[in-house]
Amino acid sequence: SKIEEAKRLAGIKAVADHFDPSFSYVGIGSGTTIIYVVEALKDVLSRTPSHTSSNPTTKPAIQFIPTGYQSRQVIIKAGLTPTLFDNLPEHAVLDVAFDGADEVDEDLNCIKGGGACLFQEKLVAERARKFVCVADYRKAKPRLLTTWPTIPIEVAPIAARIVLSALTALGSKAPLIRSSPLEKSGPLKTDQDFFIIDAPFPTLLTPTDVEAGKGKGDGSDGTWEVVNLSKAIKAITGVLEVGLFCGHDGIEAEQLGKRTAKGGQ
Ligand code: DER
Repeated sequence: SKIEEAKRLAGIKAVADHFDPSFSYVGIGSGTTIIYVVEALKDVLSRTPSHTSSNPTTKPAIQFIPTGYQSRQVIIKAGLTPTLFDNLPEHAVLDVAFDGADEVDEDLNCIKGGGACLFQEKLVAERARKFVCVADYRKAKPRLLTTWPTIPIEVAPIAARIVLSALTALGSKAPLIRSSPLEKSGPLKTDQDFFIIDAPFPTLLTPTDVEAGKGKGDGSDGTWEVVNLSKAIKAITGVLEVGLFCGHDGIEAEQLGKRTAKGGQ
């Protein structure tokens, strides 16, 4: 289909532009687009002299860091070596982390968590020199929450109800605990055995919007700027992680030469 072809082309371009066979550690995200990224990685590696006794000069095999059980299965299925995040050497930094997104704005802030893997995805993204978001044309919007309706938030089950109230107080109309996609009723559980709350908010403002006086962006007038809302939600006790990936997370982003510096400066 047109969408699958777009995902495949995005995966090929992301790998062509941001992967090098000399890398040691590569983060692998979750979802369906990442499958095309791994296929492209396999293709590049198949054309690279492998590390063999007869060719000792090449480096040991690259270690791929998954962002959850699905991501780990994708790595294993591709015949690559998965290394769990907590098995990484203490000061190891990933050369690159590839992942998908549910929506991406012009500053490359992302809504993530459609696949309920946002906590490990952010853990891995922040430990990489560069986070490469691989997303087809459907995901690119001028502002977050243009089409994707909610912000996924990972919460401790015991605190879920109090987090729902806190999100309502921040202006979310009807935040909901995500139910399991399986036949069984009851809430979905993440790889951390936590719940996901999907919280709707009005379309988020960009820093440019705030400067242009389109809203304060701090919730006081019902409008939120991306970084402010991300911090406000993260501050709620019981929240493990928020599905908003912004420059302030130390995730450096670049788009066709336009860079969003670390720390969102
Ligand atoms: O959950 C996530 O953040 C994933 O990256 C996911 O939403 C992207 O999914 P897709 O590649 O299947 O659209």
